Amino acid sequence: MPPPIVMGIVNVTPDSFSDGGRWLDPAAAIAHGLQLRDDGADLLDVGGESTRPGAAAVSEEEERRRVVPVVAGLAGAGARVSVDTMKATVAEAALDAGATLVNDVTALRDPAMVRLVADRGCDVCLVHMQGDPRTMQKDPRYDDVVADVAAFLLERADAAMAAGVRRERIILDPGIGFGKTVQHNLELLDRLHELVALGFPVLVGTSRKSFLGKIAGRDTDDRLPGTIATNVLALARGATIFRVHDVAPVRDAMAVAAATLARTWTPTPDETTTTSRTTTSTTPTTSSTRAVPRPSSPSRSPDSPSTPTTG
Ligand code: HH2
Repeated sequence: MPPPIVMGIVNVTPDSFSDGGRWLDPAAAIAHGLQLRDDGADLLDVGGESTRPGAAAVSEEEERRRVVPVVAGLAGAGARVSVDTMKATVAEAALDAGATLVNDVTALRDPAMVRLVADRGCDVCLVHMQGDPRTMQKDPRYDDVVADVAAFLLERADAAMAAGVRRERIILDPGIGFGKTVQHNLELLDRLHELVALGFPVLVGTSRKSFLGKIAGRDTDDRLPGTIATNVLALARGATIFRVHDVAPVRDAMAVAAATLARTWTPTPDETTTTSRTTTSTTPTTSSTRAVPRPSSPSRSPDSPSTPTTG
């Protein structure tokens, strides 16, 4: 099992469903991203347009204006950065600014986006979404949600590869909450191994999402336990990348879950004595004390997908 990769969310938006408006200022967004890195994020996902149901559309210019300085600031500080966008022009500007992964919730349906990803040779996350963000939660229906999502993702991966995207650059994501009922989300999470069996690394994004609130009866700010539960279960079913707002607690949960699933834990030399860390520490966590390894080798066999390369 590849080591879990924690992707920290940096939303540079006024209207994201859980943290809209908190990081709209570029300096605040960069500081937040660096804090998430210090908390143990292997990768930072910078987005300038909310995809919550009913969110207002953002112009290309405005989205670029939000995203590019933050990507440049984080990449310039040595962080691995992905850009969460549906727009090829925004993705291009973000790649120019140092991002190495395009996280596209429309799964490269825009031909300009496929060409860009193929030309740049960057990593790409293909996300399943039924409909579009404005309409997706209006009565979503599937024959078999897992089979339908798998077929869609495989079709998009094939289209990407036909356009020149290398197989080892592709990550798949079932798109939890993107045109799905609570039942659909639960089915996808419980049968995630069926998507893992497609042979690509799988990313899951459950963080603070509304289905967790519906099940536990919690508001957005109180959904961390549900976030952890779903990410641990996704890890057990073979997911590799975990997109979350609350990096420090999820990172710890994933470290313990991964060690348990592997039934082993190898302490680094400085971990042979007692170590402890507070989740609010502002002290950078060095690689020697990290229990969740960073993505390892940038090269891997097409037949044995493991850790996506992001830098
Ligand atoms: N979820 C959101 C946004 N981007 N990308 C991937 N790959 N997978 C996801 O599940 C996913 C995503 C929605 O979460 P958030 O960014 O917190 O909210 P908003 O879209 O309102 O900014």
